[in-house]
Amino acid sequence: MPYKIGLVGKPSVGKSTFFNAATMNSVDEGNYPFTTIDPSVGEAYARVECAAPDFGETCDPRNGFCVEGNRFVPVKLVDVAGLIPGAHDVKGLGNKFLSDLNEADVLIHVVDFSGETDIEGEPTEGHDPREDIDFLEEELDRWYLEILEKGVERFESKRQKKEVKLEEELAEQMSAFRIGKNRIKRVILETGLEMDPDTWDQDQRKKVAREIRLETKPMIIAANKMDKEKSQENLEEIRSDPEYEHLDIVPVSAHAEKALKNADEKDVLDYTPGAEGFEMNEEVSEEQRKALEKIEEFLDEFGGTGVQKSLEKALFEELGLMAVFPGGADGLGDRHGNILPDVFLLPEGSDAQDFAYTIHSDLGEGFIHGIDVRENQQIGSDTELSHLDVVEIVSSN
Ligand SMILES: Nc1nc2c(ncn2[C@@H]2O[C@H](COP(=O)(O)OP(=O)(O)OP(=O)(O)O)[C@@H](O)[C@H]2O)c(=O)[nH]1
Ligand SMILES: [Mg+2]
Repeated sequence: MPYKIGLVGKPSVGKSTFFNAATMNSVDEGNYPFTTIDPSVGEAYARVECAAPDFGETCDPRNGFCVEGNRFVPVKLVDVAGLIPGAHDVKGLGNKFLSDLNEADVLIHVVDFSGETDIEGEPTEGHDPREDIDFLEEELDRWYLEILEKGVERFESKRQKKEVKLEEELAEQMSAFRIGKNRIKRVILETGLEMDPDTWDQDQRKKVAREIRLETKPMIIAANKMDKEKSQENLEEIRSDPEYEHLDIVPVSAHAEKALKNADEKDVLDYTPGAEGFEMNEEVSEEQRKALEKIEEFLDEFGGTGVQKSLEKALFEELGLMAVFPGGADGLGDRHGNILPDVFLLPEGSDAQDFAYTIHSDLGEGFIHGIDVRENQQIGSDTELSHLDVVEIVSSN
């Protein structure tokens, strides 16, 4: 199952524009709220250094693609409806939105940094993006709290009759968040609380809900519309506000990314997603040249459009994934002669056997040993792998 990144935020911040830029889809974009109602899922890519050049080879990707040593690994990107304050209370809409989000392993909160849309996504001026950051986190926390409360109730009613464990009841109630009882127990203990909800006050319950939310839905902020006038000022202000220090904020122009990809498709220029620049191919009109110069300035200032960077920060930093290539010690080709056709994303700290299971459960079950292809060295089931390793799995299956 590929990893899923969810785009969240209030209406009109540019979620669909970001989605289209990253996936080259064409879902509707509009400067009015709720342009998007039903979620779209598309294929975006995480960029990693390809291992093939280290072996003097060129790869043949089965999925994704490779450009000049940059290997683009498919992941899923989900564009959902905008969330507005109180959506949570509107039965149906809020819940639908939240359950669409459930599928996501990590979130990118798209925020309009220009301050030109109000909290409901309507045009305005001078809106403080911090309000948007706060409200979205609060909305998610309320949703988690509601489910936590149900789990606590369930625990309370059961424990009248028999011995039950809090973490087991909560894990059952929170199964949609894909968090097991051990992680729940760890979060509660790390919050400094006892495993007995009777000893928690309301603030502590909120804290538990929040910590479980952070654990199961890690999030970065995409500061979108950075090409607009007021955005820079807002970015500086928020970056220097100690209350927002803990956030990972990536400056983005979804517009710029889309313009570059469109121009690349038409061969007007060569642009590799995530690159800090582009190469012009042909003469363009004066108008186009001006627009491209503006984009170039943006890239120089921010080191790219930020779209690819947001995806990668979400996956590699927030979610803590790494990429590992399956490869043969006697040659990198598969039986059809394709060089390094696959690359898998898996959590940092995964060992050789975890990797085998990621490729196929049969390989995991029949695991005998692995080979670190770069070092040409045999490795055991519990040898931890590193980002960009190339590993052969020897299995009885
Ligand atoms: N200047 C600028 N405008 C942008 C950028 N990204 C999106 N927009 C504009 O912002 C408006 C809203 O974009 P959408 O992508 O439809 O926003 P959304 O978040 O999907 O909105 P809903 O579907 O209503 O929730 C459109 O007019 C876009 O053209 C950007 O990077 N820069
Ligand atoms: Mg939309």
